[in-house]
Amino acid sequence: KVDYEQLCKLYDDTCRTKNVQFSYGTAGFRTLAKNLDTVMFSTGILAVLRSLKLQGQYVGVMITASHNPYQDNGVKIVEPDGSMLLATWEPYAMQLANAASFATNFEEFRVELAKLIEHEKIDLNTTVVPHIVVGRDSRESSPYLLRCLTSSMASVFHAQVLDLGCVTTPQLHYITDLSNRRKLEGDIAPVATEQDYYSFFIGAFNELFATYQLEKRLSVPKLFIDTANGIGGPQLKKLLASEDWDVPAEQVEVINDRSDVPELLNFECGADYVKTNQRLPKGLSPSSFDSLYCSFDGDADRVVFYYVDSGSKFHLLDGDKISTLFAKFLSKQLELAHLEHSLKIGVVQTAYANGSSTAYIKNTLHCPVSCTKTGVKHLHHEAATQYDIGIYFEANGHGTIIFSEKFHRTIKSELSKSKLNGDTLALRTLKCFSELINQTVGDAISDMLAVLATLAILKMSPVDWDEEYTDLPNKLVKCIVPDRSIFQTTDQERKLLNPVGLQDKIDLVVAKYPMGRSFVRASGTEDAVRVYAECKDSSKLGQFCDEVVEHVK
Ligand code: 16G
Repeated sequence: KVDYEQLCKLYDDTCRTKNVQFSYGTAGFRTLAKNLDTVMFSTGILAVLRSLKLQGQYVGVMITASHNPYQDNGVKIVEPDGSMLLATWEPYAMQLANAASFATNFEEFRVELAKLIEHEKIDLNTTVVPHIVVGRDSRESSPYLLRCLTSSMASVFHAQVLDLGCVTTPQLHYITDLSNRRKLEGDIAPVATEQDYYSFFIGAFNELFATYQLEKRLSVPKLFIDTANGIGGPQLKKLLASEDWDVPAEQVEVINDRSDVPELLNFECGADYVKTNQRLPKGLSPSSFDSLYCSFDGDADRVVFYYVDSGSKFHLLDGDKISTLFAKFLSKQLELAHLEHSLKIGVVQTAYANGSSTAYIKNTLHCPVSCTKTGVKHLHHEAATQYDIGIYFEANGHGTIIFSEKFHRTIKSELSKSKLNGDTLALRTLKCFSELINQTVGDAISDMLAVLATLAILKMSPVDWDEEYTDLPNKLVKCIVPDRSIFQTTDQERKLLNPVGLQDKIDLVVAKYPMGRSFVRASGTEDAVRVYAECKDSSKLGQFCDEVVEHVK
């Protein structure tokens, strides 16, 4: 039975931020941490309702603002299978947060809450126990916000709350999914742990090396990992310290790992900084030309790679390069296993994908490519519904691979057949690879391991990887406008519908530049409009981009 008296008390104590409009965007709620108490309170209740709706399955809640500055924070809800909150529940998250924000007293909030409960036909007098998994990144504001989030869960709604402490976002997704799978299998102690995560991914990495009888060394002399001074640092170090991790310690160096100094988070380092500025992060000077570098973002759900050539030129190996590497490797394995006609492999990109990468996938790899709107949920959905091996990456380094049920069934049955009569290398590779990838969400740690294994198996250097195709020169700029909501798009954000006439002007500019492409969209995470431009001639790129920006302003 719900204790509304207690809920009223918690509401009065917690919801201090008032009369602010909140919206649940591509990555949940995200804003200045000091304004998030009310949102945390309502999101905690919503997560419990989601779990009740799903017969008490574990629902995840992550407190993070990813690559945003240290003053920000945010929260997002994760479905029992580790995917993002169901799209039809996003408006509820918003309604409840705004009800808490604009209500003048608890009763007003309670009326809105009751509407939602009734609309979703949730029985609060049930014996079902809601289960919640919570995690947070390393931000200073997170412990307080966690208290706001969880305050009503146990005391009012009798939920069981599993607090993972500081974890990466993908760890939270993975542990939520694994706990539910174990619960479903009737495990009496279903709760998955961080240790499960490390064991699982190291296990798959080691098995892949063993399959090829490769010595457990990276194919590059040294890998530097920039963890953006975020939670990725300590978590990665736990993996590197695991008993089963036996890559020589001198081959891996973790830098920007001061997650204990709040202001350093994402400051001049991390995946977003490196991708946007196309330069080395703070704390790195090129020490050797055959090293490989990579950067995570603040909550380690994105990764980009890079290297510096002998002329000291910086080369970025971004999400497009990662997905093309995986597409090349996995389509070859399908062919070797004679499964290229029964299992469908494809790549999912957004409008930000470099035009050269799209051409390379289509014309060189002969793989299908889809384009979706920005935001992981759109790519994830396409990859999961259209392909048996759906590789999706945003150019910013956020991505993963989804392997279908049919994929798993086919590999299992082919493996049992081939044991008797043939070569199982490609089949075993496909199986191991599907285990090395965190299929719930893009994961910097798991993606990094998959890249390292692929490079080792294909005996490719960073330069070989980069030379598969050459990026078109490109630029992304942020444009502050009075009202970004008027920028409405169509065709997966590649064309503007509004403001009327602006797309025609952009088209005229684009036509002047060989291999030119440009699009404009409102950011989902910042109060700004983004302008992307790419063309053949790097010396004309600045002018091209400026011309589009002039029309947007
Ligand atoms: C969020 C999205 C990311 C997207 C970015 C775009 C998730 C988990 N994250 O960080 O995928 O690339 O927003 O930001 O969906 P923008 O709308 O500000 O350009």
